Amino acid sequence: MSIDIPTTALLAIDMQRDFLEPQGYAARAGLDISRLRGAIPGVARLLAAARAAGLTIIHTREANAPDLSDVPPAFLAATTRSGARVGSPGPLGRFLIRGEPGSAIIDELAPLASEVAIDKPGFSAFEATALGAMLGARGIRRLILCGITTEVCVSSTLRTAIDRGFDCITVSDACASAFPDLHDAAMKMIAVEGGVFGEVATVDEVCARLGVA
Ligand code: C5J
Repeated sequence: MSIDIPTTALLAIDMQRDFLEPQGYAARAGLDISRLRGAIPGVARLLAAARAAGLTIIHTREANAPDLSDVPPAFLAATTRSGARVGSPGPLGRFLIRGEPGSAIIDELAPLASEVAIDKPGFSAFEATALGAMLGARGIRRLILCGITTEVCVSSTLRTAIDRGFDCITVSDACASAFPDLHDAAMKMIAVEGGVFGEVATVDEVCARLGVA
Protein backbone atom coordinates (compact mmCIF):
# COMPACT_ATOMS: atom_id res chain seq x y z
CA MET A 1 0.00 0.00 0.00
CA SER A 2 1.38 3.43 -0.88
CA ILE A 3 2.14 5.96 1.85
CA ASP A 4 0.14 9.21 1.98
CA ILE A 5 2.83 11.89 1.88
CA PRO A 6 1.04 14.87 3.54
CA THR A 7 -0.06 12.89 6.59
CA THR A 8 3.15 10.91 7.19
CA ALA A 9 6.41 11.84 8.92
CA LEU A 10 9.78 10.14 9.11
CA LEU A 11 11.13 10.08 12.67
CA ALA A 12 14.90 9.52 12.89
CA ILE A 13 15.63 8.76 16.52
CA ASP A 14 18.84 9.74 18.32
CA MET A 15 21.36 9.27 15.50
CA GLN A 16 23.81 11.39 17.45
CA ARG A 17 27.52 11.40 18.19
CA ASP A 18 27.03 10.29 21.81
CA PHE A 19 25.67 6.95 20.57
CA LEU A 20 27.62 6.49 17.36
CA GLU A 21 31.16 7.74 17.93
CA PRO A 22 33.86 6.00 20.00
CA GLN A 23 34.30 9.03 22.30
CA GLY A 24 30.60 9.23 23.17
CA TYR A 25 28.21 8.09 25.90
CA ALA A 26 27.34 4.66 24.48
CA ALA A 27 30.91 3.48 24.07
CA ARG A 28 31.72 4.66 27.61
CA ALA A 29 28.67 2.75 28.87
CA GLY A 30 30.10 -0.41 27.33
CA LEU A 31 27.78 -0.69 24.32
CA ASP A 32 29.13 -2.08 21.05
CA ILE A 33 28.78 0.98 18.87
CA SER A 34 29.74 -0.94 15.73
CA ARG A 35 26.33 -2.59 16.01
CA LEU A 36 24.60 0.75 16.59
CA ARG A 37 26.37 2.14 13.54
CA GLY A 38 24.67 -0.60 11.53
CA ALA A 39 21.58 1.64 11.39
CA ILE A 40 23.42 4.46 9.57
CA PRO A 41 23.10 3.23 5.95
CA GLY A 42 19.40 2.44 6.35
CA VAL A 43 18.62 5.79 7.98
CA ALA A 44 20.61 7.57 5.25
CA ARG A 45 18.57 5.83 2.55
CA LEU A 46 15.29 6.65 4.31
CA LEU A 47 16.27 10.31 4.66
CA ALA A 48 17.13 10.49 0.96
CA ALA A 49 13.84 8.81 0.00
CA ALA A 50 11.80 10.97 2.38
CA ARG A 51 13.45 14.13 1.05
CA ALA A 52 12.78 13.07 -2.53
CA ALA A 53 9.15 12.28 -1.68
CA GLY A 54 8.59 15.53 0.23
CA LEU A 55 7.81 13.87 3.55
CA THR A 56 7.95 15.73 6.87
CA ILE A 57 11.22 14.73 8.56
CA ILE A 58 11.85 15.00 12.28
CA HIS A 59 15.16 14.16 13.97
CA THR A 60 15.46 13.59 17.70
CA ARG A 61 18.44 13.85 20.01
CA GLU A 62 18.57 12.37 23.49
CA ALA A 63 19.75 15.46 25.33
CA ASN A 64 19.07 16.71 28.82
CA ALA A 65 19.17 20.05 30.61
CA PRO A 66 22.67 21.03 31.85
CA ASP A 67 21.43 21.04 35.47
CA LEU A 68 20.11 17.45 34.98
CA SER A 69 16.66 18.54 36.20
CA ASP A 70 14.87 16.60 33.44
CA VAL A 71 16.82 13.33 33.53
CA PRO A 72 14.59 10.40 34.53
CA PRO A 73 15.98 9.37 37.95
CA ALA A 74 16.15 5.70 36.97
CA PHE A 75 18.29 6.60 33.96
CA LEU A 76 20.59 8.77 36.07
CA ALA A 77 21.08 5.87 38.44
CA ALA A 78 21.61 3.37 35.61
CA THR A 79 24.16 5.54 33.86
CA THR A 80 25.99 6.04 37.13
CA ARG A 81 26.24 2.27 37.49
CA SER A 82 27.40 1.87 33.89
CA GLY A 83 30.26 4.35 34.35
CA ALA A 84 28.81 6.88 31.89
CA ARG A 85 26.68 9.09 34.15
CA VAL A 86 24.54 11.61 32.30
CA GLY A 87 26.27 14.97 32.53
CA SER A 88 29.75 13.64 33.26
CA PRO A 89 32.56 14.95 31.06
CA GLY A 90 33.88 13.13 28.02
CA PRO A 91 35.85 14.01 24.89
CA LEU A 92 32.61 15.16 23.19
CA GLY A 93 31.55 17.30 26.14
CA ARG A 94 29.15 16.26 28.91
CA PHE A 95 27.31 13.03 28.10
CA LEU A 96 23.77 13.46 26.76
CA ILE A 97 23.52 17.18 27.55
CA ARG A 98 21.81 19.68 25.26
CA GLY A 99 24.15 21.71 23.10
CA GLU A 100 27.24 19.61 23.82
CA PRO A 101 29.15 18.25 20.78
CA GLY A 102 28.06 14.71 21.66
CA SER A 103 24.41 15.59 21.34
CA ALA A 104 24.76 16.57 17.67
CA ILE A 105 23.38 14.36 14.92
CA ILE A 106 26.30 12.73 13.08
CA ASP A 107 27.49 14.66 10.03
CA GLU A 108 26.37 12.10 7.45
CA LEU A 109 22.75 12.29 8.69
CA ALA A 110 22.69 15.99 9.56
CA PRO A 111 19.23 17.61 9.40
CA LEU A 112 18.58 20.04 6.55
CA ALA A 113 17.52 23.57 7.52
CA SER A 114 13.94 22.68 6.54
CA GLU A 115 13.81 19.71 8.94
CA VAL A 116 12.90 19.73 12.61
CA ALA A 117 15.36 18.53 15.26
CA ILE A 118 14.13 18.18 18.80
CA ASP A 119 15.92 17.48 22.05
CA LYS A 120 14.21 14.87 24.18
CA PRO A 121 14.99 14.28 27.85
CA GLY A 122 13.27 10.91 28.09
CA PHE A 123 13.17 7.67 26.16
CA SER A 124 9.93 8.37 24.31
CA ALA A 125 10.22 11.29 21.90
CA PHE A 126 6.77 12.43 23.09
CA GLU A 127 7.83 12.82 26.73
CA ALA A 128 8.37 16.48 27.72
CA THR A 129 8.72 17.63 24.09
CA ALA A 130 6.59 19.51 21.57
CA LEU A 131 6.49 16.50 19.24
CA GLY A 132 2.81 15.66 19.77
CA ALA A 133 1.70 19.26 19.21
CA MET A 134 3.96 19.60 16.18
CA LEU A 135 2.57 16.47 14.54
CA GLY A 136 -0.98 17.52 15.33
CA ALA A 137 -0.45 20.97 13.82
CA ARG A 138 0.82 19.38 10.61
CA GLY A 139 -1.97 16.84 10.37
CA ILE A 140 0.45 13.91 10.63
CA ARG A 141 -1.25 10.59 11.36
CA ARG A 142 1.40 8.03 10.32
CA LEU A 143 4.99 7.74 11.55
CA ILE A 144 7.88 5.90 9.95
CA LEU A 145 10.31 5.14 12.77
CA CYS A 146 14.04 4.48 12.47
CA GLY A 147 17.13 5.04 14.61
CA ILE A 148 18.62 3.81 17.82
CA THR A 149 18.42 1.99 20.08
CA THR A 150 15.75 -0.43 18.97
CA GLU A 151 14.90 -1.67 22.44
CA VAL A 152 15.03 1.66 24.30
CA CYS A 153 14.16 4.90 22.52
CA VAL A 154 12.69 3.46 19.31
CA SER A 155 10.46 1.06 21.25
CA SER A 156 9.45 3.68 23.84
CA THR A 157 8.56 6.19 21.12
CA LEU A 158 6.68 3.58 19.11
CA ARG A 159 4.54 2.53 22.07
CA THR A 160 3.62 6.10 22.95
CA ALA A 161 2.81 6.84 19.32
CA ILE A 162 0.50 3.83 19.15
CA ASP A 163 -1.21 4.88 22.39
CA ARG A 164 -1.72 8.32 20.85
CA GLY A 165 -3.40 6.87 17.80
CA PHE A 166 -0.69 7.09 15.15
CA ASP A 167 -0.26 4.42 12.47
CA CYS A 168 3.35 3.31 12.74
CA ILE A 169 5.84 1.61 10.46
CA THR A 170 9.08 0.58 12.14
CA VAL A 171 11.91 0.05 9.68
CA SER A 172 13.78 -3.06 10.78
CA ASP A 173 17.03 -2.50 8.89
CA ALA A 174 17.19 1.18 9.79
CA CYS A 175 17.08 0.51 13.54
CA ALA A 176 19.87 -1.01 15.60
CA SER A 177 20.73 -2.31 19.02
CA ALA A 178 24.01 -3.28 20.61
CA PHE A 179 22.22 -6.55 21.36
CA PRO A 180 20.96 -8.32 18.21
CA ASP A 181 18.68 -10.63 20.18
CA LEU A 182 16.92 -7.60 21.69
CA HIS A 183 16.56 -6.01 18.25
CA ASP A 184 14.98 -9.19 16.92
CA ALA A 185 12.69 -9.54 19.95
CA ALA A 186 11.57 -5.92 19.66
CA MET A 187 10.64 -6.48 16.01
CA LYS A 188 8.71 -9.63 16.91
CA MET A 189 6.82 -7.81 19.68
CA ILE A 190 5.47 -5.33 17.15
CA ALA A 191 3.70 -8.17 15.35
CA VAL A 192 1.99 -9.83 18.32
CA GLU A 193 -1.80 -10.08 18.45
CA GLY A 194 -2.10 -9.22 14.78
CA GLY A 195 0.35 -6.29 14.95
CA VAL A 196 -0.55 -4.29 18.07
CA PHE A 197 2.35 -1.92 17.51
CA GLY A 198 1.79 -1.45 13.79
CA GLU A 199 3.89 -2.65 10.89
CA VAL A 200 7.50 -3.70 10.45
CA ALA A 201 8.99 -2.99 7.03
CA THR A 202 12.42 -2.90 5.38
CA VAL A 203 14.07 0.17 3.88
CA ASP A 204 13.46 -1.27 0.40
CA GLU A 205 9.75 -1.71 1.14
CA VAL A 206 9.36 1.81 2.52
CA CYS A 207 11.21 3.33 -0.43
CA ALA A 208 8.97 1.41 -2.84
CA ARG A 209 5.85 2.56 -0.99
CA LEU A 210 7.09 6.15 -1.18
CA GLY A 211 7.56 5.69 -4.91
CA VAL A 212 11.31 6.26 -4.56
CA ALA A 213 12.75 2.81 -5.21
C1 C5J B 1 19.37 4.90 25.37
C2 C5J B 1 18.32 5.48 23.25
N1 C5J B 1 19.59 3.63 25.05
N2 C5J B 1 18.35 6.42 22.34
N3 C5J B 1 18.85 5.77 24.48
O1 C5J B 1 19.68 5.30 26.44
O2 C5J B 1 17.90 4.38 22.99
